Amino acid sequence: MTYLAKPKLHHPGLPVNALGHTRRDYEGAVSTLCAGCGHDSISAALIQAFFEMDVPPHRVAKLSGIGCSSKTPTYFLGNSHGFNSVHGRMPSVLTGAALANRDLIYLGVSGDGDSASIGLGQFAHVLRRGVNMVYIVENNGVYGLTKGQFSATADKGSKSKRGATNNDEPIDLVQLALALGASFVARGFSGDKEQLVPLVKAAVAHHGAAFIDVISPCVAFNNHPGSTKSYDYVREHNDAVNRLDFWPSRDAITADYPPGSVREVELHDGGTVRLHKLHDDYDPSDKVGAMAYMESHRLRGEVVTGLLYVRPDSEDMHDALETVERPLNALSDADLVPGSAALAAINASLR
Ligand SMILES: Cc1ncc(C[n+]2csc(CCOP(=O)(O)OP(=O)(O)O)c2C)c(N)n1
Ligand code: SF4
Ligand SMILES: [Mg+2]
Repeated sequence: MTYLAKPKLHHPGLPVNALGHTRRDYEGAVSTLCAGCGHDSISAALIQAFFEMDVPPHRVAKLSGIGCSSKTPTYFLGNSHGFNSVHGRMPSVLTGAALANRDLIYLGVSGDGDSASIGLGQFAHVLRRGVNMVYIVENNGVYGLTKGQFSATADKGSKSKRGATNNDEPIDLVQLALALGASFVARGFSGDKEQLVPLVKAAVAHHGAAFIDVISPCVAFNNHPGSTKSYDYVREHNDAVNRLDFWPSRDAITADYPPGSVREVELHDGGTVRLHKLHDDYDPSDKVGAMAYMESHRLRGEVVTGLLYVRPDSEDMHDALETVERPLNALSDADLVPGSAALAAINASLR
């Protein structure tokens, strides 16, 4: 319960990262979600990823919409900036914040209802603009917070807890993100932290719009036979195309893998993602191939996970707009009011 304060004390032997922080420094308030909710496992993966990446918590801004998923930023990175916005509107708030201060790591946390229904337009534009962020949808196929209505990502033919059948075609947010121009697209499963943690790290190191769809079962309303977003279904139908390791730029890569089964992708900040190919025919730099692969496996009822697409030379919104390097609040009066000579030069350039 959030009214129960978490004890600040911790075991003196807890491991610390390069900043001298323990994992506990990356936690938040005690979760109020249902025990077993997939969203809590995603929070745990985020805590681990940011701790292991030695990210100073004050350099992170968490933004969310409305839903059980959108409540989760309260439960991790308690020492970071946070903004719980309105339903489906997180992307525009995040875009504004990113424009004002490009020095922070932006983490958008949303749900399938928040992003695929009321917020679908916002989802589309934040990805096509290439906002430098990690956008996570905690995808359970239902509106958990409002008691389990089908969401737009529920598969056609899947059954609700009360036995009703969903007759509508699903929106696959991964396919949509690819079509919209996201330069990093991945899918994870809340029940597979080993896969999710490196996906999060790679997304943080990526320069541009990084999207991760995380299948996250709702134990209260969508974890029964007939659901395609239950723990059992995803475990049985998970088709992982690759496994990855992430090395920050400062670490030398020492591991040795057999050639042919590994592919390295260097990220913007000099970090490296090493992909262990589980399917030899899968190439995460081939966008058209990725789209075809997703669709053919979706039709077979399989849930494709892993790093699905990455464009290492990606640009972001700031590159396109040629915005100033410094955060707006760090600009001086002289920067903001450059004087009449500068104005005359601008006017002359427009004549
Ligand atoms: C403008 C507006 N419309 C409707 C609602 C009611 N509402 C709250 S959360 C929610 C859906 C949340 O679903 P999802 O984003 O999938 O989150 P989950 O709870 O499943 O994690 C809805 C419809 C609202 N809060 N605001
Ligand atoms: S209702 Fe579902 S999504 Fe919400 S906390 Fe409970 S299990 Fe999680
Ligand atoms: Mg949901």
